[in-house]
Amino acid sequence: MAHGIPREVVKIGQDIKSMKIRGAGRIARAAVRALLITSRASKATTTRGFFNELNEVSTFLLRTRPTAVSLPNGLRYVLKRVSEAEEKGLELARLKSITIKTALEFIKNSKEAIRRIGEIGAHRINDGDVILTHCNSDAALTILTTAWDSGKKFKVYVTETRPRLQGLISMKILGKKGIPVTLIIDSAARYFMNDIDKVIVGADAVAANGAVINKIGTSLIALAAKEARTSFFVAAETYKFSPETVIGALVKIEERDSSEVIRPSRIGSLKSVSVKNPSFDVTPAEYVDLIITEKGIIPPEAAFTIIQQEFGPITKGATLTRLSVEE
Ligand code: RI2
Repeated sequence: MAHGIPREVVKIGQDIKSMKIRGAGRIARAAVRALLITSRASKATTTRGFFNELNEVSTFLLRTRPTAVSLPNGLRYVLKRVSEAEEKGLELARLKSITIKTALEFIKNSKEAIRRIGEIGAHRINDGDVILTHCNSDAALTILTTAWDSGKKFKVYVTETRPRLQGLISMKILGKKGIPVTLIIDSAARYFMNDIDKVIVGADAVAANGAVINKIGTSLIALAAKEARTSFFVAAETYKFSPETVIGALVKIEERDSSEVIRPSRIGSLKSVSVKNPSFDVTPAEYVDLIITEKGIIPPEAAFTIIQQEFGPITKGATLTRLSVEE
């Protein structure tokens, strides 16, 4: 273990940071898998030593990407259960196996949640629909592929999603299924909005007030959708809802390197030029018609209820059991 962190876990952290592993759900599953690996590789001989290892790995992972709330929520899912087991006096070997068991449980539940969202969301798609999606969301795309597999016929517009072009991933996934896809540049979203019946996007986080944090550009698309009276749907597993927002915390928006936007050599020695590259933006609840979760469809105003159901009453500190880093 380098600095107490298994090499495989270091690799997971690096891959999340570089976006080799990306998409809020995949990030959460990778982070939880890191806890599983940590437990399997653990050399700790005391409970305290084991929790130190889990905490070190969690701290490391929390520093990779700040916006996808699914990452801390995934870690929290496992750590909460291991902490409860420790409070009951369970011995070290049991704590290690509970870590592995709950990590596998989270990963399984997470995949099942996406499948359910696909089933539930597919009912909202009608034959002949024209749908627009932005970026690349497993949850949003599963709705489309499930609807297609059930025999519905529709068309999809995909925005390319500058600067990292994740829209091309969506284009390929849908295109491979034979779904008619039209690729457009991000700034063409309003130009086509009158032709579109429904926008379906994913989420990196959902706040207690129903605001949706998703890939940069989502809020502009939502604005154009509202103007054109186009429905705006969000597909999000309940572990993307942010308990911290109940007590007023803001979801941190990741600012990525400017070289993703433009090669520094193209700016050269122009001293008055700067580049900003926020990775996400916030779409207020009033622009969102509904959120499709694995527990059912909710209006954005019900986000607080989902958070209470999933995470219990929120008091500062209480949600971060054994999760010492607050970014
Ligand atoms: P799923 C992605 O973020 C996109 O913003 C996408 O809408 C969201 O995560 C949810 O994706 P990034 O990691 O979990 O590409 O639905 O920055 O796959």
